[in-house]
Amino acid sequence: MKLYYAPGACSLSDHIVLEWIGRPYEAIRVSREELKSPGYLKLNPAGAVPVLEDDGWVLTQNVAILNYLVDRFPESGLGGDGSAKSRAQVNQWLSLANADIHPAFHPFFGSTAYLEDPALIESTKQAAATKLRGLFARIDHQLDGRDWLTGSRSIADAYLFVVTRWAKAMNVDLSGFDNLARFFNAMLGDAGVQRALEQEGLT
Ligand SMILES: N[C@@H](CCC(=O)N[C@@H](CS)C(=O)NCC(=O)O)C(=O)O
Repeated sequence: MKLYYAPGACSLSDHIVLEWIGRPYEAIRVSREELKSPGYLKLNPAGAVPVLEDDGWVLTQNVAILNYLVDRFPESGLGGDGSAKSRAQVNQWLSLANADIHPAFHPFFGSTAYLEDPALIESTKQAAATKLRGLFARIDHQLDGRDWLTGSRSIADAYLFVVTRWAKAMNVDLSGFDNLARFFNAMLGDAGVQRALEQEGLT
């Protein structure tokens, strides 16, 4: 299996999950320029990471990749307890991270640069920070009394770690979210997380 990644990008969630699974894989770093190269665009026309290649079979879209890894390696237990309800709960929190929290960062990543007015662009970042604080409040509430988003460690936790890392880097106000802080510190101490961070040159 090959994972195409960019350091610290959302592909870090797949990288962590591959480490948790513990089976052989190759991590291939893709630069900003390579993302838009004809060769890479053949793999993923969106010019984005992550991409997973398994025996020449190519899969894009993070949620699909993470769920594929769960099904390919069910013994990893990263998709809940095997029941439909438990899997749905994992995907509920994974979706919050991928489809709500992740896009809320877009102004920080330049999506509002077309406005060309620094003050206006800054105000879109402030609005994004406010929205993000509300989303992370929901996460903090869910983590009250829990080590993981659902009953056990799952693909959703790997994604949550990545977006929490971004929030810290962008100085989003996470003050008072003690459950989130506890989760983040536990993840930082996790051997698989450490190996993924190290391979991406992020330690
Ligand atoms: N919907 C896609 C989004 C992937 C995505 O946003 N990837 C970012 C990194 S976190 C990327 O590669 N951006 C580069 C670009 O779009 O130019 C997914 O969930 O896989």
